[in-house]
Amino acid sequence: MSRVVTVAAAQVGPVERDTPRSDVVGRLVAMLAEAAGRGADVVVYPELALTPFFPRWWFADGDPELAGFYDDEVPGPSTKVLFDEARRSGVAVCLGYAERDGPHHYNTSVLVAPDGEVVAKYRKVHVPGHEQHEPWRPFQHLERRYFEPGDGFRAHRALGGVVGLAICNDRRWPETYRVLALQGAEVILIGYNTPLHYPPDPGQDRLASFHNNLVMAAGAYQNGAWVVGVAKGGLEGGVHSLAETQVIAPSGEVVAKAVTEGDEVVVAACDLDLCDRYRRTLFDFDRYRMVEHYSLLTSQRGVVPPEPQPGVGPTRP
Ligand code: CDT
Repeated sequence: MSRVVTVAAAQVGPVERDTPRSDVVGRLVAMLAEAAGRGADVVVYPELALTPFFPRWWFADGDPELAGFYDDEVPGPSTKVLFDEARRSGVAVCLGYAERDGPHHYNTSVLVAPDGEVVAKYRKVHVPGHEQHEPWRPFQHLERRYFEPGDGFRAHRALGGVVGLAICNDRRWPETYRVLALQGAEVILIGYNTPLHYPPDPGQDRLASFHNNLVMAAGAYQNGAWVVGVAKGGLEGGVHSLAETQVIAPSGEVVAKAVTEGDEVVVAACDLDLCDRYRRTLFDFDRYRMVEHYSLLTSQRGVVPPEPQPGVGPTRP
């Protein structure tokens, strides 16, 4: 049986603050139709695909504009036409959105089978940025005000293989890929919104593209997994964000990449059997990982040997 999954990475261009939700969903539907026409099994949209990246703005608690960015259910009323199209064309959907669950709020991604069943739901674990308004910044990054962290990474049987989800800042942390790969994940779907300017250290700005590929390619190679990174890119709300949506093979090689900063569908046929080429050789976890050594080291985190004291230690003749 073929283990080739055809993935469509649907990069989304800017979504402005006053763009009606129906317009955004219409753009996602158009990309889904293109993906289906190009033979996709799954279409992957970015983090917070239904809204602008609203953590760049400060809102007081209870602001109705802020409340309007969250969805209580996906698939739900505002995304019905997207999932109707998915059912009609037989394509699975991975979608990032702002989730409200009663009093709780998460930065969430769902993987939905063509029949509308939610096969995976993931709430972002590594929530970056800050909690309070910081007027010195040219724009805010208030994810830590608007979202709680999720409770962990889980691999799921889906798309004829094993699939894991992660969101944006998660991609910079090696644990994300390793925890998923230890559970058997063969393809890891990641959406992101990455401003090209990083106010706490502008010296990193010129490296945004390099770091984006560095972390995802390393995650792919060191874990023998496919990694699909999907951007919300371009100039949105006056903030320029990285595009460069890409599909990365278990070798760490980029096999398909976006060439614009706007709505663009990038398609790649991902052979899941390639994962074992790495997991049965260099990265045979069961054979070569030194788990007992790692736990010793992590239990000593922050413990450094004391400074040598004068007169103590080896003496010179
Ligand atoms: N969305 C998101 O997580 N973006 C961060 C920006 C840098 S941290 C303020 C990222 O890791 O790309």
